[in-house]
Order: sequence, then structure tokens, then C-alpha cells
Amino acid sequence: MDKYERGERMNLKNLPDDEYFTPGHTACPGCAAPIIVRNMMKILGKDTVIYTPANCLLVFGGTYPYIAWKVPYFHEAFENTGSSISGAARALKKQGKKVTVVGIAGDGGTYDIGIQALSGAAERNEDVIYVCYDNEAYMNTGIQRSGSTPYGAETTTTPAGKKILGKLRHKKDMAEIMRAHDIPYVATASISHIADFLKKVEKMKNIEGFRYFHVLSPCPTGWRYDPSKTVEIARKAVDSGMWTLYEAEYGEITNIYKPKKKIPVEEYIRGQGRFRHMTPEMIEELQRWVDRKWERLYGEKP
Ligand SMILES: Cc1ncc(C[n+]2csc(CCOP(=O)(O)OP(=O)(O)O)c2C)c(N)n1
Ligand code: SF4
Ligand SMILES: [Mg+2]
Repeated sequence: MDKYERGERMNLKNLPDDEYFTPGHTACPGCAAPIIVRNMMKILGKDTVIYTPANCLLVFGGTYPYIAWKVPYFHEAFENTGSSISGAARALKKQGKKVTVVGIAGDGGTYDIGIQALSGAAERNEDVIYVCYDNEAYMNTGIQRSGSTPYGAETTTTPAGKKILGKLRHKKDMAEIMRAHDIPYVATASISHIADFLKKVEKMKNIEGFRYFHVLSPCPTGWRYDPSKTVEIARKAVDSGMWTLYEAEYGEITNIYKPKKKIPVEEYIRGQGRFRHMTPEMIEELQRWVDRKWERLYGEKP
């Protein structure tokens, strides 16, 4: 019986003290992205190499001489995180080195610009981890909408004016697209459910083949909320069903978290400036989207 079967998985008490993404970076106060990366790296450990395309994480954590990474770190082009990590993993394997190769991209670099290389790497079942930290817009370049931006959200390219009130399309379901690739592991996570997050990182570290890890990454600057509310907002995303926590192995959902008390989506969007202009009809439309997603994933009406 291995330690997973005995239920001895990673938790906050046995989280290593090691730091591979260190303080001194320049992320905005309250940004979820460094919380994600710091905790993930404590588990992935020193024998890890990281690839990131252009995004906030690159700018706040990868700018010389203030680089926060304590493991080898590479910046590749926006389009090719999937192919960069594929090549690195194969080269390291050929050299006989046991190293975890990880690509970390934002939603812009995942849902839109990097999706071709990502899909190809997944279809080939490359032995890598791909992480999407999802702040639901192109934040680093000034808050432009992406395929991940939710319906109604205001960005600089989906402004809320007299005729159009924010984004007119719903968020693309990227984790489900990855699940359809029949890969060894897909997991979604949230920093509000940190024990669940840590268990998933530990689990994927020990799996061979393509692993896709998708984490909601609240962004006080782009979502326009008080930076002290990051964890609370992440929790409300899960409790409302805007964000769903699950694991899937070879396309089958093997573990799914159901909020004890489902809250209306209105409660989640309240306090976020990006949704401030939304009319009651728009909020109803967003709720319908959440309910459809819930029904699809849980196989029952909310
Ligand atoms: C091919 C290409 N197009 C556009 C850019 C400009 N660019 C750099 S970062 C960025 C936004 C990244 O958004 P996302 O991936 O969501 O990460 P975030 O900044 O939100 O963390 C853009 C558009 C680029 N570097 N390369
Ligand atoms: S703009 Fe958002 S994602 Fe980027 S560093 Fe600031 S809080 Fe983080
Ligand atoms: Mg983004």
C-alpha cells in the first residue's frame, strides 16, 4: 500500500520549509500568482526547471537582478510553452537526468496564444507539467480580455459604456478542453482550498506523462477589489460554482469538490469593480452559465 492509499497526502503541517520562489518580487499586493507558485514549488522541489512566456509572473518574478526563482528558469515566446517544455523534457531524459519540467503560463498564454503548442504536447503525452494561473485577462499588458474573461467583466478591450456593458461572451472551459485530450492528469485548484491544492501538486509530481494544472488566480488590480480580499474572493468563486475543483485521470473525473452551501453568483461578483455595471438581466445570464456548467460537471441540477 503506498502513502496515497493510506491517505497520507501533503498538507500544511508537513509542507517543506524550502523556498524556490522567494520574497522580494514585485507583484501587486494581494496577487494570487506568487501564492500559487511559492506553494507549488515547495512540493516540486529543487530538481525542477521552469519555463514561462510573457506574463505578470515573468515581469514580477523573473526580471534580472530581482529574479525570485531558485531553480533554472527560462523565458520562451508566448506561443510555445507547450513545445519548449516538450523539447526540454526529452533532452533531459536523453541525458539521464531526473528533472521535473514545468511550463507556467497565464490565461492569455494558455486559452488563446499558446493553445496550439499546449494541445500538441498533451496529445503526444509529453512527460511534463503545464500550469495555467488564470487571472481571466491579459493583465501584464493592461487588462485586455482573453478567452478566459467571464461574461460581463469589464476590461480595456471590453469596456462598459452606453451600448455595450463589458464582455459579451462567456468564459471558455479550458480544463474541459484538456480533459478531452485523454491525458494522465488534469486538476483544477484554488488558493482558498490550500490543502486540496497541495495534495494535487504532490499527486501530479509523481505521475508520468502530461499533467495539466489549472488554478484560479484572483488579481486585485484587474478585478478591482481590495487586495486583502484575495482568498475570500477565491473561496466565493468556488462556493458560487464560477470555479469548480476536480481531478480527472485519462478523461474520467475521479474527484470533484461540491460546495456545502452554493451561493448565488451575485454574491461572488459583488465587490469586484470589473462587474460593477452589470444589470439584473446580465447577472441572470451569468447565473444560467454557472448552472449549465454545474449540471454538466455534477450530472445534476444545482
Ligand atoms: C506573440 C506575442 N503577443 C503579444 C505579446 C505581448 N504580451 C506580453 S504579456 C501579455 C499578456 C499576458 O497575459 P496572460 O497570459 O493572461 O498573463 P498575465 O499577464 O495576465 O499574467 C501580452 C499580450 C507578446 N509578448 N508576444
Ligand atoms: S496585475 Fe494582477 S496578476 Fe499582475 S501582478 Fe498585479 S495583481 Fe498580480
Ligand atoms: Mg492573465
